[in-house]
Amino acid sequence: MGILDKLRSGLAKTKSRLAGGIKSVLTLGRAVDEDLLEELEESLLLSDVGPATTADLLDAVREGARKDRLKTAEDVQAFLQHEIAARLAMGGTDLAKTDDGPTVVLVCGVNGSGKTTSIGKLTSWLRKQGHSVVLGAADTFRAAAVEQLTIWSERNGVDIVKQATGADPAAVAFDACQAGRGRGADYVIIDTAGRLHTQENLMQELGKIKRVAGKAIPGAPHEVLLVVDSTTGQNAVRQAELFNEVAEVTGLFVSKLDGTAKGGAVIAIRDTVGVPVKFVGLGEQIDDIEPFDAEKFATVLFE
Ligand SMILES: Nc1nc2c(ncn2[C@@H]2O[C@H](COP(=O)(O)OP(=O)(O)O)[C@@H](O)[C@H]2O)c(=O)[nH]1
Ligand SMILES: [Mg+2]
Repeated sequence: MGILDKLRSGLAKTKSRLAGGIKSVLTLGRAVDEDLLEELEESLLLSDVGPATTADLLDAVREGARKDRLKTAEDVQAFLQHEIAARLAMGGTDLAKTDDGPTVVLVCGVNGSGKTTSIGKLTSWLRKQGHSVVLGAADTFRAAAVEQLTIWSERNGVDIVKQATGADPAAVAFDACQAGRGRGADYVIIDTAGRLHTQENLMQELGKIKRVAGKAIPGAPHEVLLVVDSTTGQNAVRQAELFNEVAEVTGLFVSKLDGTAKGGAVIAIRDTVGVPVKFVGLGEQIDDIEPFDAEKFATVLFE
């Protein structure tokens, strides 16, 4: 299956909701008037594009219509596609890569968002790009979490650094960074626990992991990747805001885009949190990952 095909099938439900809704509003030759704008607003909101982004997009369409740049429904559709692609591309969507020494990627997110699975897929993707990877099992909260990451390390044939359940996550992160440097790895990816008891706990734990990683390798972590579950729609937006406050997120991994009609949330998350989407997850298998391409995403959404 080609890359475009996988995204296309992964986005099938979102496409039918978002593009289907928009297309039924933007029928061929229809004039751009208040009725059209109202229907457009409704269909964007229904697709989880979010209130702020929807309002923004509508303002831009209104402005275009006032200046006679957008005259027909076709103009509006082309404009929206272009506008959404531009917003999603802001900030750059490439994963960080240092010139020397391992690039440290700290992965965070709430329980069940798909962190460990996404790490497994990201590792496979990096291996295919010719990079070596060391994994750090800093989700020491449950034994099962370490086992799960171990299975992914075996599938990918990469080293994993782990300690006993209940060990200090920051100590594991430190060891993983040192092991990565000692073995000349290109990437060290650190899994973390997804507890979200209180914001303060989370901040302390993630903060400590970050500091300790920086002691092992100057400048680390080079990427703080937040995994958000796209099926939770606007909740994912709220989560992303919260994590960004405490962990200075540098990139988003949007998981579970397959099987959701709420893929429009990708636009809302990027827009509201101001952090670029870097990868999307399109299933539970090792290859169900794509580096995020804003242009392609917008094209597939509207085709
Ligand atoms: N359909 C689908 N399921 C996913 C995807 N990513 C993760 N999952 C599933 O989501 C569940 C939770 O994933 P896990 O990696 O354990 O989440 P964690 O608690 O954040 O580490 C598992 O059943 C995964 O197989 C995805 O992109 N698509
Ligand atoms: Mg996990």
